[in-house]
Amino acid sequence: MNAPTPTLDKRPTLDQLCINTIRTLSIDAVQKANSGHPGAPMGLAPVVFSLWQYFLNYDPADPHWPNRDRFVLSAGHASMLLYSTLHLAGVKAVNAKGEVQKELAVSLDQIKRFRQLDSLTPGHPESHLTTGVETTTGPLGQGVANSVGMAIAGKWLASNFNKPGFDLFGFRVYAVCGDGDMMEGPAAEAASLAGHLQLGNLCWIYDHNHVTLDGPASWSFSEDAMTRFIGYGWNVTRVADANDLQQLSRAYKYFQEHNDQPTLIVVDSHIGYGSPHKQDSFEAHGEPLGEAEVKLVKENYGWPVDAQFLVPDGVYAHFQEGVGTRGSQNNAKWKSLFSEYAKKFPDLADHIVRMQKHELPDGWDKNLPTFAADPKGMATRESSGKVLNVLAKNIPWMIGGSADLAKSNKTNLTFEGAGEFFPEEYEGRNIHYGVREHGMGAATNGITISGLRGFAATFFNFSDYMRASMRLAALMEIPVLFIFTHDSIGLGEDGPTHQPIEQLAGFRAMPNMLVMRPGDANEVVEAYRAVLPHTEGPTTLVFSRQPLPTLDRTKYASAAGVAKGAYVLADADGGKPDVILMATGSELQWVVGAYEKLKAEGIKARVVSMPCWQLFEKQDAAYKESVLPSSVTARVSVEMAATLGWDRYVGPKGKMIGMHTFGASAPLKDVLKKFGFDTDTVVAAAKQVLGK
Ligand SMILES: Cc1ncc(C[n+]2csc(CCOP(=O)(O)OP(=O)(O)O)c2C)c(N)n1
Ligand SMILES: [Mg+2]
Repeated sequence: MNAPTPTLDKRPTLDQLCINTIRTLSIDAVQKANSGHPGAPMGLAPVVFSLWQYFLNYDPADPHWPNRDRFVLSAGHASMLLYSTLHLAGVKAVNAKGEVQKELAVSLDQIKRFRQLDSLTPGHPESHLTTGVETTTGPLGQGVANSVGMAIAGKWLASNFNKPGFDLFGFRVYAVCGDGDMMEGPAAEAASLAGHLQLGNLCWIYDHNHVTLDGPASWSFSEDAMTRFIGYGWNVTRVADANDLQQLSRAYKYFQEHNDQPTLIVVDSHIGYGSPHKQDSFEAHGEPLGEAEVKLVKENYGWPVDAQFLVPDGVYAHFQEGVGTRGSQNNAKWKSLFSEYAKKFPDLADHIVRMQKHELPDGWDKNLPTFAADPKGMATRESSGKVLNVLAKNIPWMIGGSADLAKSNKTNLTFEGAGEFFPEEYEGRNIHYGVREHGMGAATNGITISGLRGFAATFFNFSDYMRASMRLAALMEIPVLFIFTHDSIGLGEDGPTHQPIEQLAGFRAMPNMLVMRPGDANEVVEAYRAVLPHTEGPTTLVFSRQPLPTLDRTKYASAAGVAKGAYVLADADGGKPDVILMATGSELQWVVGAYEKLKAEGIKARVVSMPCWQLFEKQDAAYKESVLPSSVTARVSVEMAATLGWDRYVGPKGKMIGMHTFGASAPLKDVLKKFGFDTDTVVAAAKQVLGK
């Protein structure tokens, strides 16, 4: 598929020199790595250059400036486009403490180590590794959906912190996306939400290049995206030539002047621009151009054909005069405004500082309830709702919502002043995501990346719909709270379409994801208390629809043990059990019941409540041995879910009571009977493993 040799504008303007430097650094890095996508950076270099150089409000010397414009490369496969830009713009590295370093975020050496082990330039941009990468992208559709969350955060911050004479927040959010993003579901959900919320601070730049990985986009994609976005309530404009800097400027100005709605800029571009044999072809995608073609391309750009990783004189300085100077001036103005603000509104200023570091306010866990023993008890979704409301009141920047199930998830924030987040009323704390789980997950990541404590809720079974975003939250090491109710077959009548089976095992297998399934109201309190200070990753909180007894903590151990992930709730006299009974969530009541029955029969049992395996695994060997002594091999686990994983605690001589099929639609008591979940089943299993 040979495209005609393109004729390029070889005028050696500084702009053109910068653009071609982005292109050639990207080409050389992909060629050296012998892996990656050169075509998109070649096509998009002028689009990204003109945005950064002439519009982006960003200080390369202070990449965490709270009011910086956000730039998201949703087309993560074009990662070299971002790395080249971060390098040339002189973006500085920021360390884990938030301190700006002397070193660049992306040095030329790192560009030469593109896609190599332990480099800061991995195949797709990873925000926890590389300063300047605002969010981790690669799974298409996620970045743009994150950008909606960032725009929500921007609106919320402006509404809550700006005061007359103090326009502290007003940042804009830009996301570059491709045909792939446009096709993905989460992007559609997020775009619909952004249009509804009238997020005028949001701009998506659609790289309309007619090519995807498999071939021409026309093989799979023929919708009229512009009309679709007009239908969503976006402003839509078009740039007919990605190389026309004037047209690009007009489009960015158009966005900046239209604050009533989000803006989509459709840019007609050429993948592999400048490549005699690969321009406009999917061959410019997913593999290096090849040495011979690289030379032809460089010749076409008016570049020294044998030079590699060349940054011509004047390029760094030009970036510095553009984005560098503008950013540093605006940041300096902001800093002096902020110091005045801090004098007038010290508490609010303190909040802003803490949010940047994901720190909690003083007294964040004050007034948390204690629940009295109660055999009838309450659903853990109920106690969760009560705890969440106390926490959100204590943590003014905790915001979130549910995918149309807030009443079922009990996630409505109802305290005075909590408020709603509605179009043009952006100060509230309750976000109404509608029935858009995936968009919600990705937006909540964007909200949390922006410093807020975001939460998102739905039925546990529908976690499947946002699992991809949850996985990215874990990879990005950001503290999102994913709140799920209707946690098992215990939800009853809604039946197997709504009854999760394998989700617990799935999230337990996910690196850096805490999974918390507390067993009564007081464990719910302790679960939240344990995970809120955990800012290095997300948590999946799993709650019941049905009521659970509130255990008598004067008789059984304190729920504070939840902080260690697993703890001895009830023990044999003398602490020497013959059998260990383990459970989480609603099943805890049956192992406690079995313990009492066995005790009455003179059988020495121990109950271990295990709400969070990951926290338990973090304890030292002595603690783990004290909870699960290796000498006791008669063990029973009970969980109304797939048993996968329990074998590690139950061991070869134990027994796992769990689910091996999908559930059933029936009243709770009939479902439990059908699948054999009650105290007597646990008693029988205990006797079986004891050989009695
Ligand atoms: C969710 C997801 N599915 C598939 C891929 C693999 N993938 C990477 S790039 C790409 C093609 C995307 O086409 P487009 O967005 O038009 O990018 P272009 O080829 O124009 O750079 C695909 C399918 C991915 N990264 N994420
Ligand atoms: Mg494309």
